[in-house]
Amino acid sequence: MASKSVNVAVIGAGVVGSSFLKQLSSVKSQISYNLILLSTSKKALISKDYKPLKLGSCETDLAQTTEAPLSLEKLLDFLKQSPAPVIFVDNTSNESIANFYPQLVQNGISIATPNKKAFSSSLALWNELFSGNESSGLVYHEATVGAGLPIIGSLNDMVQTGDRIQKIEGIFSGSLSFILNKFSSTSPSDYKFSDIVKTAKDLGYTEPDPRDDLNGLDVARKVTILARIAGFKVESPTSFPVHSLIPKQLESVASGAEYLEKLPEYDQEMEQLKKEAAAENKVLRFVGKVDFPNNSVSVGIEKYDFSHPFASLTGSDNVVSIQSMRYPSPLIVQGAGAGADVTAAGVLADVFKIAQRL
Ligand code: NHO
Repeated sequence: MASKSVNVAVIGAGVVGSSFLKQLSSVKSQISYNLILLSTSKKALISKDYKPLKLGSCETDLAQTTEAPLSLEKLLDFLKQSPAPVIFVDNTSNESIANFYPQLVQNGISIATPNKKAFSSSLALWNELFSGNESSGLVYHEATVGAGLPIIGSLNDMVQTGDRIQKIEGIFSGSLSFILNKFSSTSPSDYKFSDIVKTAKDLGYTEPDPRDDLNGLDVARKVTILARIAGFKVESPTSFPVHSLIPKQLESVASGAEYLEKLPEYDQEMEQLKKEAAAENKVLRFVGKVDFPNNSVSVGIEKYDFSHPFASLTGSDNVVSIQSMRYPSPLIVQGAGAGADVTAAGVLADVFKIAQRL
């Protein structure tokens, strides 16, 4: 018999949302997790009497329903009247929903999400979200950096127990990890940069338009989040240097397909960088850095010695190195940092943590 019940409202049933629902449906726990709402941008399943929806068939039921999604205001009213505490799970990348988090939290609704928008936009929104009082909802977002890897939780624990962060450095993009690991490795390789970008796209590692990965903005958002947790007041992900890997001339071409078609014309520049690094026994990696002693935050391509932990990274793994007062020899977290199942698992683990505190 479950000792406690929490109501769960899920927005977004795409790649991550669908995996999240599958994982939630097989949870065995002392706490009972009742799905009371499942919504996409087009339709919604809403349990108006707050009785649990059928988790096993919710995606099929959603496909068959004709009910329209609630506006954010109506959604808030519905959640506020829930007889049990509510966890709102945002599995979208929608900015309007992210901007609405403060209203949810101020009304006691907790949030678990892989959506980076609320945490990496303006510093004002961040402050609004994390300066609540005791009756505010809880906000957990482990999967916004490194999918399910324990990065945000570990960093929060370090900071809250009084450690002082010196430097955070990491490879935070699965797609850019794959591309650079293959292009520039400790053993000589003849792969062309443009061919590897195409392979990464074909394997589904990149966004539909690979420029959305190669412009570095996704990494800049992740670095903004980590920097803020560590106490660095980053105004926005565009307020520090971000080195895009897209040649200037291809930034404005109309489509991802045209970018891929023309990319071979620019292989020489990356080839030259790779050669220079190899001559120093180094590899190229696309990293995000927060450096407290130098008061700087940056994202871009860097060279690392063959013996450095970042040099031996394989596949699309993420890695982060956190150096602090208590960890002068850095704490390193490494592993799969992209993909639906690990991301959804990160969100579900946050749901469990919230439920235990409610
Ligand atoms: P989808 O598949 O596009 O699904 C989005 C869902 O949200 C759809 O059901 C859509 O109807 C719904 N939706 C959108 N706007 C809505 C609205 N206004 N109201 C209601 N519903 C709305 O997106 P994903 O892939 O499932 O992603 C969901 C969230 O997880 C995003 O915030 C994304 O950034 C985050 N995320 C996804 C992944 C992934 O594996 N797909 C990762 C991390 C975070 O680790 C993953 C990764 O690959 C990271 C990165 N690409 C890398 O490192 O290379």
